[in-house]
Amino acid sequence: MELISKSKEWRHLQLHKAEIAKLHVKDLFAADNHRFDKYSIKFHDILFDYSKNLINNDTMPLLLELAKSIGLRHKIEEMFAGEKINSTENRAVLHTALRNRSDEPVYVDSENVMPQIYEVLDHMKEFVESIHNGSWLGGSGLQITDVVNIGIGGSDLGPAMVVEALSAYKVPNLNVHFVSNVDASDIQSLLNGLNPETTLFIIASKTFTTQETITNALTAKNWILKSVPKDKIENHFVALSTNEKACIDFGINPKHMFQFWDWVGGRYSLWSAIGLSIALAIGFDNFEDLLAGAYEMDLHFRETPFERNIPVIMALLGIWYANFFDLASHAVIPYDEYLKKFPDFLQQLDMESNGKYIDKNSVKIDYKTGPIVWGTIGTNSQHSFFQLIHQGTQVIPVDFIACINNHNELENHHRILLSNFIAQTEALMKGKSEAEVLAELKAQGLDDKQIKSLVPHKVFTGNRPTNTILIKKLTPSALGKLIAMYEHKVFVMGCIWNINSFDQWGVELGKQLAKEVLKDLESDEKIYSHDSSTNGLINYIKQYKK
Ligand code: G6Q
Repeated sequence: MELISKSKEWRHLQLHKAEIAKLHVKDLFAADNHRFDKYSIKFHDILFDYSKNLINNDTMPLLLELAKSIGLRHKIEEMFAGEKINSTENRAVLHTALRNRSDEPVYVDSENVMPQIYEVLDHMKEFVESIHNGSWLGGSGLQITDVVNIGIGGSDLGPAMVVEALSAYKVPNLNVHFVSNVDASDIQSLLNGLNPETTLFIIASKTFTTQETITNALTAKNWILKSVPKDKIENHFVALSTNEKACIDFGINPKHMFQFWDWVGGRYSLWSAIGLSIALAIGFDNFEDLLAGAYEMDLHFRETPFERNIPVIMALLGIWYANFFDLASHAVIPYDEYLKKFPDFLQQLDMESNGKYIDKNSVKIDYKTGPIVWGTIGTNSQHSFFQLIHQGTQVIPVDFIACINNHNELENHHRILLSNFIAQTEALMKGKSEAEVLAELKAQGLDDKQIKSLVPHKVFTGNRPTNTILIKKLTPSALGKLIAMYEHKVFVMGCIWNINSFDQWGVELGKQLAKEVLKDLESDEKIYSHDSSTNGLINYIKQYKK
């Protein structure tokens, strides 16, 4: 099969890019009063404004032709229908079934998976209630006050992000913590402040073999054993996994195990049992609202024509910049303290899904895939890396995200936050002309020589693309929509690039490599079996390790 980069649709976009490169978005705004209406989409409590992108009347139709040329509609249906689109692992991809709120069955290998999903949800609900109402007690008869989710990657980033994002919905008298790193400082500093008799650990691991998670879980078990009799420690551990045997071998009571399935990818798993820490932190009803919000976005994605389909438009703009402007990165800046972890979550979602150079036909591709996704909250980022976004030699498309209503309204804080949010997107689009800078410097009374040397530094070219995502309020439902929106964006980009967005061989490699080095670090012998750098580093560590 021909690479997408050889298609006529791709060629048309290359030619069109040459035309667009001659334009400035501020002129397009000046020429069209309806640009905002034309290039923004309202969906329930979310507004997606993409009018400040480097696009004119011809751009979206050409991008949509590209989407149609790969049979995108059919590919979307394949995912929702449980086809094994994760080809290298021969698995279906059904995070959408986890949040399916309809009566529609979803089949994997001719089996409707919805009853199993509901069974686990019921189990989660019952468990969450027993912790909240105090009927679940620790081994010494005390109520649970702290829950620690031990997991890494997909078994950590999603739930940790959601728990923080929904801080306003936190239930009283229960603290939820996350430990992921195998660095002892992570778990040790947390355990120092906890009481083993009132702490419950959630061991979250799809495979239940991940070195970091199992190491932390064993440390937690030893810590509990110091204060709780051995026959009572099962009250302090539950597991979220697809691997029942490994959970039992660890000492988890199978009744305290919450199952999920191989068709749930790690980075798409917060909707599954992996979301147990979320349900504990915000209550089961709010967890269900999160699922319901994501389901609404699923319906939008599945049913809306591509011209008005937010994830499709986001993805096509991503393709436009990555493949036709050759831009390597994409920043995400939430102007919301509670969304602090959202860029980290997206980094995994996007880069682990689409950071690939072999296509679904096992052929090496000749075009760029997954951009480098990065970012942090505004306004803090304005005082650090925004300089480069405004005046650096690389153009970086940015998603700006903010909520119209804040959970913490304190005097004029929120208005100041939002004014910065809006002003940045305007400045990145418009820039600042030489004439404006001249007038400003003259008004300050500078002489001609000073003005001449300063002007080039103070001119901003503008024409820097941004999307603006406005959320009415950061509710569980709105957050569900936001996450699902990005999940589908990533999926569409993977479809266009013809890569498998659902495997992660790069992650698996890391899991294998460290095991070999660990053996070498543990041995008393000097190591010669690697290259000279690797041998040198291992031997140097052994020499100085006390
Ligand atoms: C996610 C990845 C990866 C995974 C972790 C943890 O899509 O596969 O981040 O989630 O490596 O794996 P376990 O859940 O199996 O411990």
